Amino acid sequence: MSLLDQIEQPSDLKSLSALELTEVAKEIRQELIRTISTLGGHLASSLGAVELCLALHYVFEAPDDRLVWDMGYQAFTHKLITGRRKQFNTLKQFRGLSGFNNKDESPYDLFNTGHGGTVLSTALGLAMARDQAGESRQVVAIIGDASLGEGMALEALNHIGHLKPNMLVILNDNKMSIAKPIGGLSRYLNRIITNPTYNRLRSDFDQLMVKLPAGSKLVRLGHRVENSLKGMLVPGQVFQDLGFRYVGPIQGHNLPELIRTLKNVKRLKGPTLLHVVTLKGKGYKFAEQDPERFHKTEPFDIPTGQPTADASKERSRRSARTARVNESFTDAFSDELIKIGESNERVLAITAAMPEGTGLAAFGRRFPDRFIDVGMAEQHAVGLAAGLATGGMRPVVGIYSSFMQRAFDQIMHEVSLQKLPIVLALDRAGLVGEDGPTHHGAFDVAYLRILPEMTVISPKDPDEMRAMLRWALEQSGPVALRYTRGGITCGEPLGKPSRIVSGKAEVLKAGTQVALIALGSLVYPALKVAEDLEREGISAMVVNARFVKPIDENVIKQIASQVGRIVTLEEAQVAAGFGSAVSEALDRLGCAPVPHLRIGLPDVFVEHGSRRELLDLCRLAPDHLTQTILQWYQRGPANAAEELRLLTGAS
Ligand SMILES: Cc1ncc(C[n+]2csc(CCOP(=O)(O)OP(=O)(O)O)c2C)c(N)n1
Repeated sequence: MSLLDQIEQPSDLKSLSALELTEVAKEIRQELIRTISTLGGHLASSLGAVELCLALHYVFEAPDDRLVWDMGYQAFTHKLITGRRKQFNTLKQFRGLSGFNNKDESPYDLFNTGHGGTVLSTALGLAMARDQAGESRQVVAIIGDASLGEGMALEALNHIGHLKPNMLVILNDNKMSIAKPIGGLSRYLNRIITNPTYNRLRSDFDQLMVKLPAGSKLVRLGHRVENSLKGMLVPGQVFQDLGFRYVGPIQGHNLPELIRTLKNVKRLKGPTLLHVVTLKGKGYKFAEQDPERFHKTEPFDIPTGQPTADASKERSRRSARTARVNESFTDAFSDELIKIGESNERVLAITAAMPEGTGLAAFGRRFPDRFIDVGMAEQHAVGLAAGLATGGMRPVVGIYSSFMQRAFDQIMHEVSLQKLPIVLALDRAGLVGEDGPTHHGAFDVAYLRILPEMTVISPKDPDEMRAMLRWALEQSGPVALRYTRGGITCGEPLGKPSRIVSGKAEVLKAGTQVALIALGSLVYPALKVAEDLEREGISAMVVNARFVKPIDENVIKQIASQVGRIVTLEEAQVAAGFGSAVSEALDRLGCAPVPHLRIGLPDVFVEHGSRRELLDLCRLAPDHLTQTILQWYQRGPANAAEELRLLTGAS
């Protein structure tokens, strides 16, 4: 029986010696590598935080003490020692463990997490509630160096420094975001870590201190010297000035040092920031060498670090996509933007710490002067684009749909209100898959289409994505382009799209009894459904909506009068989505009541699982769609409850 086998909950750690804890750390690393090598997923960040998680649980008394993790995918050790080890091999699988913190999973998880930079605010709230209740529990927030640059985290730092509650902020500094970190803050942290004078003095000092008998007068004197030394060399001065007590930097893989320091800072009053230096990917050679690749990896072969045969097959399938067999939307976006950039020097790309994921890294390699990674700072990315556009540039801001939510006000205030020609490229719109509810791009249609001046479009396939991107960059106002992860999900690409015309949908198939108006990723499924309906004797028209806004009123009017039944299909929240836009248009146009079934994502936070499993779950795969539409068609107009039942498949 391994030591890890004996740990059901954090209290089981408390009786272990330092040597045994080090053994547990080793076993955890093996388990992390073994599991992620078969499932794929986030790895490098958790490998770097093994000792930190263990030391925190060793010193603090969770869940009474509040340990709050930012995002949570770096805290798999926390999952393993808080009673979830048996299910660890279900990580991020459908109906398995979440890839993040999840309060439905464990009383040790206080929030459902996934978006970066949130933890300082939520932890401050916990500290304030504790003080209101007169409780004595400890509050500890753990945040990464890149996430500390998020607007929300900086706002919280400011407020914590003002209120000065008793709380501990652990800055887990692995000198990496997903890619290389960006910005003055990151440079500053790096300077603290690498300051040779401070570090030499510090190391001499530490050696001296460990030789002194514990509790002696000399040790107390030593601590005073240490404090004045700090004052002289000012590591962490910025945090001190903000109102924190800064402690560190300390080595994050030395368990005894971590434990000793945590025990010490636990006693301090007021807000303390403990700067812990870790190595992303620690303990697995290939992840240490290439932490970006192992931030989130496909399944891999442990001895070589190479993708497994299946993952390699998936990769070549993906490069076949690039050869246009079934290209992904992201690849088409990336490739076309470079082509546009060749002939238009004003085009410039902005990413918020996701250069590879958004496909913009390739643009950056081709045009380094016209590529900006702002770090984890979505609000700033959009505000920056507004300045650039006003100065005559043509910015394209590539941000995942769910992270773009952070910048809603900037889209309203800095972009729409100013009528600026900015292209917002919302990747991963719709169901993202294994990352689950925090990452699904479910809400963008709703939050974008309500904004005056905003154009919202969605391509049915990668070829149309290319055409739409070109079109978007020719407009004089803001355009939001939303597209799903991967490529088309069924059928064969239709080839070169017809010309994009503002506010015009594309009729793909004529039909007389029902019109399927589909948005983006659901256009190909709608074509498949139409074939199925024809077999059932129902003549179905298929329309590729293209525009959520401005919506094609002519087509809607024509359908209302000539076809008389409408089904809208979208991979977005039905509430306030594209279907609602069609309903509003029907009202506005004064059309006689038309039976209208709105199909899309239901009014719930959709769980995690593969994209395919979730499309099935939400009844958005072609077979389900056909079933739903047939039922509705045969039974006549649905009321709201009936609509929800059809949508969710509830009986
Ligand atoms: C608001 C938001 N923007 C972007 C992301 C995507 N993302 C996930 S992890 C990550 C880098 C985090 O780096 P850091 O905070 O230093 O933590 P580490 O993984 O290095 O431990 C990014 C950009 C996110 N989860 N949330």
